[in-house]
Amino acid sequence: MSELTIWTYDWVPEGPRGFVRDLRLRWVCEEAGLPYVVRTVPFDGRETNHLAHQPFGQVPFLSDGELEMFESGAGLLHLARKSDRLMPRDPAGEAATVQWMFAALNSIEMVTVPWWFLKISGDADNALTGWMGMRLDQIEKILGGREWLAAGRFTAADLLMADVLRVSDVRAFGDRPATEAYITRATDRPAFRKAHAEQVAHFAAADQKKTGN
Ligand SMILES: N[C@@H](CCC(=O)N[C@@H](CS)C(=O)NCC(=O)O)C(=O)O
Repeated sequence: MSELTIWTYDWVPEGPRGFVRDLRLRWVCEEAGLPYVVRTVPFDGRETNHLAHQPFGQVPFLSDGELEMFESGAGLLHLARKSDRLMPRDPAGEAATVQWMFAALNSIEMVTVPWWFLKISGDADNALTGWMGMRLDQIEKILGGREWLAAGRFTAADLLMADVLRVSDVRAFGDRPATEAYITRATDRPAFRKAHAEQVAHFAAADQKKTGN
């Protein structure tokens, strides 16, 4: 089997630790039992120093033998397809899973990320608040009626949707019990806990290297 390498930064500030999107790829590998290694590119100078691998200077990107790809959603789809644990093999189950993966990125994260950027820029009552509330209410209604999004079981769609929804400010935006229970269900999974702990440890070790302790 070709070696899977998940690429992330060598260090990030404390705020994003536990939320850097390499976690999506670590999590899918843990769920599917795919062996992988994690390698790094420098955080400093990220705007220009690895554009050949990720044209926006971001992480994560993925190598799978000779194949290289960026965008966490694309990497997640690639890895999920290696096993039926995250990607159902039947056409209807696969279609529903892929549909909800795109919904997580294109209908939920495309609202939550700009809302969050405005919020941390100091615009507490920002212009995207109404849109954000509407999207989260819509997903709350869906999650009130089912345990998982597709195929009646945990799939790559839930991994991505839960990762989008668990961002602290998004999670704290209003009271949505079905969404909260869904995030808890997903993040209580041993594969998430391991992936999360290892990302946090990775950046903590980088602090120690920086300070020489
Ligand atoms: N759409 C991209 C977004 C990647 C992204 O925003 N990565 C963050 C870390 S989670 C990053 O590299 N931020 C640094 C920057 O944008 O300069 C994906 O899903 O891979």
